[in-house]
Amino acid sequence: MFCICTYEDRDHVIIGLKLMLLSTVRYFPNVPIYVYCKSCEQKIISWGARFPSIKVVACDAEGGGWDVKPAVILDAMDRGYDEVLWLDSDLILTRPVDALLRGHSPGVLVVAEEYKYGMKSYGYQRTVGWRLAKGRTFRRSVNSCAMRATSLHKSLIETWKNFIRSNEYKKHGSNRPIHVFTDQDVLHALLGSRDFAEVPVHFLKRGRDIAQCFQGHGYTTFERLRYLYRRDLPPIVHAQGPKPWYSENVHTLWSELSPYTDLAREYAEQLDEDNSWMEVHSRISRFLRSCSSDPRVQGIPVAACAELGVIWRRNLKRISKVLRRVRGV
Ligand SMILES: [Mn+2]
Repeated sequence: MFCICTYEDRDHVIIGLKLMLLSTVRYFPNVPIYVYCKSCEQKIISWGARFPSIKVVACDAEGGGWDVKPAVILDAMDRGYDEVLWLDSDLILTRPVDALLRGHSPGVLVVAEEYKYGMKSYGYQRTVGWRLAKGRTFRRSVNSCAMRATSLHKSLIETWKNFIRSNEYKKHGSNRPIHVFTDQDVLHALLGSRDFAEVPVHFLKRGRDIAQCFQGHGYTTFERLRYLYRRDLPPIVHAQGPKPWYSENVHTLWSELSPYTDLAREYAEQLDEDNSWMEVHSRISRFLRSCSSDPRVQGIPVAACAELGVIWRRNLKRISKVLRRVRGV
């Protein structure tokens, strides 16, 4: 038996949750979707009543935010589902993803690849941080925004939950080391350990399977161009990090030109929310949108500038050293 699950406890992300649900109902019409909520249940119950496959569950798991992910997946499994698809509340599906996410043998854990400028793989650093025996390293780091797990992964997910509830995870404040940075770094640590090194992992490839739209630079210029031969956006589009509808981001170039915002416009009528964040105000955005109907192409200049900005900031020290040498200072 197969189900989809998600979790939300932030009122200001309900817009994203609704968008995720609308696209998921569209491409998984007969699959039960469990929406675990803390404090925002009523809003989803009244809005979601029109979709019989949406089941709202008051979540009593310890903690909140992304830390409840393993507990929610286990709860779904306890309901009798031996295959569970976790989707973050800030994703939009652009077409059926059944084969992409479920077309693997039951032993395979499917996760996404982190965006290019996000956390690196760092070899065994996360695994060693937890004092676990080394098993394997990955070339990319785990992003748990979309995950397919089966009952064969139960012990992995139990361990993941216990680690997140441990003092080692909780004791760190805002300045968090990499092995406890977020839930997905804990999962990465476990998958790299000897105990779970045998679990086959399939990564959803960024740019091809998932567009990690982290501000302007997450969905990179190269990813946009490399898969341009494909007719459309990747099947999963993720508003990773700061959301385009947050007041500080509304009507910025990256928010107006984000493929996520472009997809959201299609569902605007069904959201029962203030949709003014989707409007295009800036002249540059209007011009770029008039150049191409493809959101991947429209955003290329913004992605290229944002990436240069990130690279510049990261290499500022090195660059200023070289410049000083060139100037003979
Ligand atoms: Mn997310």
